[in-house]
Amino acid sequence: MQHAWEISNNCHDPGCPPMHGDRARRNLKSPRVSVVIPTLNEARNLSVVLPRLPDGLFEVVVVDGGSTDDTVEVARRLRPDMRLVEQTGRGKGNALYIGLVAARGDILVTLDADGSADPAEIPRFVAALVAGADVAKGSRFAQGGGSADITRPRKIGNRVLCTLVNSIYGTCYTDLCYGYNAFWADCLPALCTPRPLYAADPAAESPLGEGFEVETVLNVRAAKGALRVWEVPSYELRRIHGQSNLHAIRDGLRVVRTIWGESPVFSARYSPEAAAPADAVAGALPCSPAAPAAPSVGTAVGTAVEVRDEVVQLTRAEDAATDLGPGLLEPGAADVPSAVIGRASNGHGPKA
Ligand SMILES: Nc1nc2c(ncn2[C@@H]2O[C@H](COP(=O)(O)OP(=O)(O)O)[C@@H](O)[C@H]2O)c(=O)[nH]1
Ligand SMILES: [Mg+2]
Repeated sequence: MQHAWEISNNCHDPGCPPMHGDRARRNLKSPRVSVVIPTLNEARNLSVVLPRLPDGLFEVVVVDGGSTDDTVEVARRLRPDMRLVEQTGRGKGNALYIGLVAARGDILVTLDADGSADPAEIPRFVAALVAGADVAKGSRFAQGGGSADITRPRKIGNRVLCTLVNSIYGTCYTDLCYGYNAFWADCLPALCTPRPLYAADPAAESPLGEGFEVETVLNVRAAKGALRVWEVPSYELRRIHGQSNLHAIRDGLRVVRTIWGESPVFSARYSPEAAAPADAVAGALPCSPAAPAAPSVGTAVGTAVEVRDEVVQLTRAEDAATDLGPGLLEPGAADVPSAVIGRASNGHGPKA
């Protein structure tokens, strides 16, 4: 069987642009993997999820949204080494943004805390990134993926919205609103550009949005930034305890608004200057327009966020250079049939 990291980049399209990040500077041999977990009242689920995390992770960043149950205590008990970050705004989008910026690894993985994302799949994502992807995007609908959690209306909505994104941005995604994704940290600036849609009050918004449109923002930005996106088939398990915080209509509309707000048509209508006053954004958001397009790993992202236990200076520097321990990229740990890791985005920008 071919290992995922043995799959060469098989993009034969002459128009395919070069990698976004400086691949030569990426830590391909022993990437430090940060797992970012947003939590909102997930104590009972965390007690299942955290023990299932694979060995060899560089760090686990838990971003809590003000849980009123024992989420924080459970996380502390099961993962004394985790970094607890308190989100500054509302919603999953804000939580992920805060967590991703706080993470210090070479590779950042987003993982839901409700038990639906199987931590055992993390090596697959890492393998795809090491093999050549900038972004390893989980897909429940790629060959080899699946879901025991998604409802029929959500599945239909996801498909419609995914088709819309594909037609606007020239991608060939099979899944749009899925929370299990990973990317090289050097792609963060391309993914966290200010949101033109919410320019009226940019300081109030995280660049990834507030709610469940966050995955759409990431996927659309990856296409706009000409990042190399590969889909990794993923099986979504059933949420173990509790109920989803997502509301199909409300959050579906937010996704539609995001697709429109990020589109070239919208950008053409509202100039970037009008849409995102640079000075209003620069102080609040580390991924300001002034940020370099593709800083390499080791470049300071340059801000500090409130962490419950400490204030962390956010750098992706060579600090605490802990190698990825054994397990994550051990031969066989991430076997993925070659047919099921595919290139989701041809790396081209938007069509129009
Ligand atoms: N920190 C934080 N996490 C959130 C928030 N909303 C949802 N989450 C987390 O995001 C993940 C996905 O949320 P979930 O309700 O399962 O949505 P679904 O998977 O789309 O049905 C879970 O780990 C939630 O605990 C929030 O406002 N803040
Ligand atoms: Mg869920």
